[in-house]
Amino acid sequence: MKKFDSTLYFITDSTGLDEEVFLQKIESALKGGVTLLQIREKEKSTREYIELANKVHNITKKYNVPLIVDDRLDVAMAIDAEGVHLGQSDMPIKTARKLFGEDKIIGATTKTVEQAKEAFEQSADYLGVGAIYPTTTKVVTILTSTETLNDICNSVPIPVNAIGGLNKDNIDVLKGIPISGVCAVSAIMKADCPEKAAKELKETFISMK
Ligand code: TZP
Ligand code: MG
Repeated sequence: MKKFDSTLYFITDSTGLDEEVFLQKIESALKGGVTLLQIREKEKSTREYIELANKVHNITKKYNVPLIVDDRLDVAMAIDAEGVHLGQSDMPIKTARKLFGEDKIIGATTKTVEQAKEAFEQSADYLGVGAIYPTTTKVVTILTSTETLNDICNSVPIPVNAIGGLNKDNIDVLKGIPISGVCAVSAIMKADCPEKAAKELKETFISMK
């Protein structure tokens, strides 16, 4: 399975949440129209990551939404996820492609046109670019200007998603930039009703495009 839609790319964060609540939030977000979902865990052991990813996968499958595993190709392969997302210090994309296969989705974090071109040449299927705004999510990142985001979009023929501090009230800054979608953690994860938050973010993005 390779076809995917990155319009509303929800990235999960289980920090501080009871597992049941975490999984309920994910299902709620999927009901709200999430089109691509990434499980992102930084503190879990390999075994814990696999166990949780399996549970998340059982939910995403019900909604026909591809599951992308952050950072870890081994975890992605262990649960037969649809994809993996690799940062600049993770496994090289061309190595991951050899191990994971042609039909799987491989995404990459890029912050410059040079990194974007390299990721595309190494067979990345989509790019995540940011942080557009400062973020409250635990991440080592720097801000990326909307100008660089636009340049990256124009330098590669694959979908590019914006990420970082994005919510329905501030994505207008992306208007006119040929991104394929938006990525969000907090805007959905921290919402009382992830379904409503996802729906509103998606509708705002689509109507702005
Ligand atoms: N990479 C750049 S910003 C970010 C990542 C993983 C976190 C985005 O989280 P939020 O809560 O949507 O700002
Ligand atoms: Mg990473």
